[in-house]
Amino acid sequence: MSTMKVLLAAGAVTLVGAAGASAATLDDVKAKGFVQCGVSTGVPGFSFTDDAGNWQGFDPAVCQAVAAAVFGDSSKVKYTPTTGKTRFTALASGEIDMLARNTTWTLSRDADLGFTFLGVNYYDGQGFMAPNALGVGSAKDLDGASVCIQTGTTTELNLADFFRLNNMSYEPVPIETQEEAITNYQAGRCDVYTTDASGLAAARSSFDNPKDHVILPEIISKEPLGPLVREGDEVWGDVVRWSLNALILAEEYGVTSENVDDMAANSANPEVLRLLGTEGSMGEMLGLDNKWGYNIVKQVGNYGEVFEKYIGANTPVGLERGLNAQYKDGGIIYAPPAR
Ligand SMILES: N[C@@H](CCC(=O)N[C@@H](CS)C(=O)NCC(=O)O)C(=O)O
Repeated sequence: MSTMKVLLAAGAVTLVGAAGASAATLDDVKAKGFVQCGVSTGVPGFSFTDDAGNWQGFDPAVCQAVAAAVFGDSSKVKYTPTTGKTRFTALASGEIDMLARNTTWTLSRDADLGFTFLGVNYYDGQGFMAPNALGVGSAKDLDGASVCIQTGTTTELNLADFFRLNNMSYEPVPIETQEEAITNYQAGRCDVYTTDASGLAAARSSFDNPKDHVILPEIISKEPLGPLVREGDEVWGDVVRWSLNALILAEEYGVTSENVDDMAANSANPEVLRLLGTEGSMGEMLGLDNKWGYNIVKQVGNYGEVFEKYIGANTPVGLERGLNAQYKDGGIIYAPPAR
């Protein structure tokens, strides 16, 4: 490690220690009355502002689930838009309480940057999009291509690995936000755009003529995307982890925003009764009201409802469940039990 890196690392630790107030994030959040949640600056379906200026989408839904769990009110969230580059400083410095923004769980982010990932809300992988007019059928045909690429991402690193592995060269066109990527790509300033395949589908859904663009068949990486918090605050980490798990468990057991009242009163499944707070004290164990799980499902919906509402097959983004189906349906979405 160079002296500079040691100094930077030491600085980061001091920063986290000072701002993180260690094990007190849940208390801080309760005291201020809202969750400060980092999201992306905008990806169709995943993170966007509606006509009233409110943040919505597949990722903000995780923030809303946490607010429903903590306050019984999913609207108690303030949002901080972050880019690939700014997101980790925002979290480490204490500016945000959690990050819910298509962020890949990797070893170095976990161990070196000092964060804790709480699960996966979307299993993804990196792909390439090209205009049909370029006449490219495979990522292996991209030798010499110029590539729009977001800085501070795993995308950047995977791209370098992939081209190196295949003895090909490329010219990076670095950009910071998805919006910039789309503008540059559509203006022909890069031949191809590479990012998480979900991001490609989202970008393409915003084009005037989506069918003029092809997503190439190769998926060159694993990108498990999920929420994260600062390392060292297990109590707060548990709240975010189990809020995500509650969304997933509710779908597994067929509990929806529509039937949750009936399920809470009449379900024959003891796990459903525990999750919804009719029986047991799961909420209390988390430092929350026992109705935490009920409030999540009632106000935000279950995982499948959130998926279909924002990014599913019947939305412009049009994603199939694929790996993100429940394990019982052939996917790998799986939450540990509420017991
Ligand atoms: N999953 C990758 C890439 C995440 C990423 O930055 N994705 C882009 C494209 S989907 C994005 O979120 N853009 C929106 C923005 O920059 O605000 C990572 O964690 O590094």
